[in-house]
Amino acid sequence: MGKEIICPYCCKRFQPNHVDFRLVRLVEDNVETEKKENTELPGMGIPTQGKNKPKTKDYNQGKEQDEKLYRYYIDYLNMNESDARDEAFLLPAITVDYQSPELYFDELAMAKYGYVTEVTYKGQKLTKRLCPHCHNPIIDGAGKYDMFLISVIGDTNVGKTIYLTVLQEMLKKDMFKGTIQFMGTEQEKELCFGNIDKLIHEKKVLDANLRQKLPPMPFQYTYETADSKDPKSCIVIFCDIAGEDCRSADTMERNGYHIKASSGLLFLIDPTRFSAIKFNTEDGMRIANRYQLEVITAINRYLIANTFEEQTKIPTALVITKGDILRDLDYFTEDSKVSTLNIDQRDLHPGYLDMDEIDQVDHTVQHFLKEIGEEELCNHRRLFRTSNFFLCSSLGKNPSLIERIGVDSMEKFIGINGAIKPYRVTEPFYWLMMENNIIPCRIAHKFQDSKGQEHEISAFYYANETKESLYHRLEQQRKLISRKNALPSLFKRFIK
Ligand SMILES: Nc1nc2c(ncn2[C@@H]2O[C@H](COP(=O)(O)OP(=O)(O)OP(=O)(O)O)[C@@H](O)[C@H]2O)c(=O)[nH]1
Ligand SMILES: [Mg+2]
Ligand SMILES: [Zn+2]
Repeated sequence: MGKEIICPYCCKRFQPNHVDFRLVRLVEDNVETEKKENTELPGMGIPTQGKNKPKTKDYNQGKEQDEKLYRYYIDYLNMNESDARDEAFLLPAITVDYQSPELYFDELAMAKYGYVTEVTYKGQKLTKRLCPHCHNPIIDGAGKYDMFLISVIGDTNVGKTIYLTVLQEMLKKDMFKGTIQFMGTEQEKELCFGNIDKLIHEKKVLDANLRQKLPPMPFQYTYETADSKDPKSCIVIFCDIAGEDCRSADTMERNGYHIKASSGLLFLIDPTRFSAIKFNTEDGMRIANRYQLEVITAINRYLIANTFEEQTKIPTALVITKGDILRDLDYFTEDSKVSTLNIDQRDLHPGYLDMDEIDQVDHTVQHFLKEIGEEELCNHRRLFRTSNFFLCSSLGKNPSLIERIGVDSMEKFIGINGAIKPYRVTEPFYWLMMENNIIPCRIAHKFQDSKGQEHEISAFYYANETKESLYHRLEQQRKLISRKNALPSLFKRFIK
């Protein structure tokens, strides 16, 4: 059956049989549209600014103002009314009534999958599915694959945009044999990949005010897990937010509307704000740690407002960023007090999430926070029902001023000297995937049979499996091995 869809534009959730469709030509007189541009489907998340389009109803072409799209442009993209009206001037969208005698669709597909991706309405074949809330187009594969929205949040300058940029690159070369494919429009792709190119290839760390605000970024993530040979796919929508928008419920409502629809939160924390960390920032100014703590409480208040809940239900990874600075200051090194974690170890999760490793990171980070007098941060964890501490470095080293010979002059910029060496960037993401039943964990037990011989039993499991069911599976394995071993060796090969 079809999977719930999340719209990457307005971030609302709906079932795949509740979509609208955009007409391809006028219905009233069934006139074929003359120009191709009339049949095009604009209304993507970031529209082209078509200044010269008419604004009133156009009876020849059948276009009219799409109210839902118009509201999306005003409310979500903060467009002015005139531009919004221009952009929302399109052929109408229809809400599908599957009982209507004027509608034809593949009934077998409907019975099998619970939704269809095209319909024939009054002689027109409609293939452009629209979000029923904002009338933006639905991305390919929506309804077919599980969809997840992951929001990165945290105060200004904690490393959110850089983290997301590096994460997208890292998922391509991970232990889950991942590939990721951008699913947004060409225009959105340029925006998103512009950031990746600057950082990964040119090694330039863009100043916050030079970066463009990124819309939600949908990717198809195809991966393999250790419990199966077949590749699996899901659609992950990554959402970035400017740190200052996280500080109040008001700005969060306007610019962080995706947070409530999230399947997981990556809450990033900058350790250079801790008073015990003696680190000289570029301009010598320290942003108060108090703000990071306030952002946590603001997010929690925003998420539980108008509910009966006391805690945020969305799984939240609490991620300490810029781990390279901590390592350079001798935390997490062999001689330090907090040395139980090898922070730049790689390939720790071979096709499944190693929960021992995750627990160790959690304990080590908590221990570190207590050691340096930041217990308050640990206490804030109570605001989340499911959370885990993590530690990572997106860059692996601190950016510095770089001078390079440019085309016709010396180029100076803040950037990375040599290769970017990220570590533990994918770990919080995998944990969120595990919490959403996308990747498995593994459990292993040793036991002795009646002859005193030691055996190992193991099983992969997903977060939504009950403990009883998992133990039942393990017990079955144990019984089988015990029974097999109790038999004379002649019979063993008949038992699988
Ligand atoms: N040493 C070190 N510095 C980092 C790392 N990641 C980010 N930074 C620094 O932190 C600064 C801010 O990073 P951004 O990703 O832009 O921060 P942000 O949270 O998106 O900031 P806003 O969008 O303003 O809220 C960068 O300019 C880098 O100097 C890291 O892994 N190591
Ligand atoms: Mg940012
Ligand atoms: Zn929508």
